[in-house]
Amino acid sequence: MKRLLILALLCTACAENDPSTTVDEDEVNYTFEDGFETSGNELSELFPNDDSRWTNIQQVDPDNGNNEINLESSTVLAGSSSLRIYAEASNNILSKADIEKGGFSAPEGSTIKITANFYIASTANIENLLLIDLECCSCWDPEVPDNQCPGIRLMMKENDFLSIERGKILGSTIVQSAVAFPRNVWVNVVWELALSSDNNGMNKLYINGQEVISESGMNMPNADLFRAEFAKNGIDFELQVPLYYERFQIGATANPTQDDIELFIDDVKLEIK
Ligand SMILES: [Ca+2]
Repeated sequence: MKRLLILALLCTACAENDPSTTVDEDEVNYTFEDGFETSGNELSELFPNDDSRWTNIQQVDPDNGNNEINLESSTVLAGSSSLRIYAEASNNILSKADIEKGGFSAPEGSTIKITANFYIASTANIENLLLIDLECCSCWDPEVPDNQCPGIRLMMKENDFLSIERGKILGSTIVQSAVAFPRNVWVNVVWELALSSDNNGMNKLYINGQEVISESGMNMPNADLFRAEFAKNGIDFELQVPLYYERFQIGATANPTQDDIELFIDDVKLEIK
């Protein structure tokens, strides 16, 4: 579906461009930014039909719970509104509340940089809270049921050390202990990745401008690792090519904690080069 969409977008671009201009598929230069400003203070304005802003809402309420996603005007970094996320504690249902931007293509070899500002309005233990997921769904073998949309995530580890979690691509978590995530204040996060399915990848994380992670290593699914992992259960898994990340989610992409969490997000930017 997503690949069809991308193909459709490419074809639209072809039709509208000067016919003499050829599209270089290796050239990646994409920027998306959103400060959650609207004209009518309606959340739906963030999700226009042309997908020029956000493309989806993901909200999974815990049993008897009621998560919330809305525009906020009192806790704002810039402009007159931010995005408010309220994700209740998980019970037998994993609680989620986030928004998604899809429809881009960040292939292996490109650099993707996600900048976002978070305000976590809580002093509760938020270990294992997930703030950003970067994913490919088109890379999943269509003949193996339940597409897991593999990718990497920003996850809070113990003592508020934001970390790069790679479990969905069969990798270890890249942890740091340089900066504990401040609470009840705006925090600038920059996550920069030179994308690779092997050890040539580069993983960087900055908190309020301070580099807290700079470590080489894979940050995309690796065909050999997936093949070997599924082979343990007798499943023939073929990672699909071309390999590219195509969507990211931001918010409480999962709140596995025992506490309700309220957070705010403002001025999000995605750059692919
Ligand atoms: Ca704003």
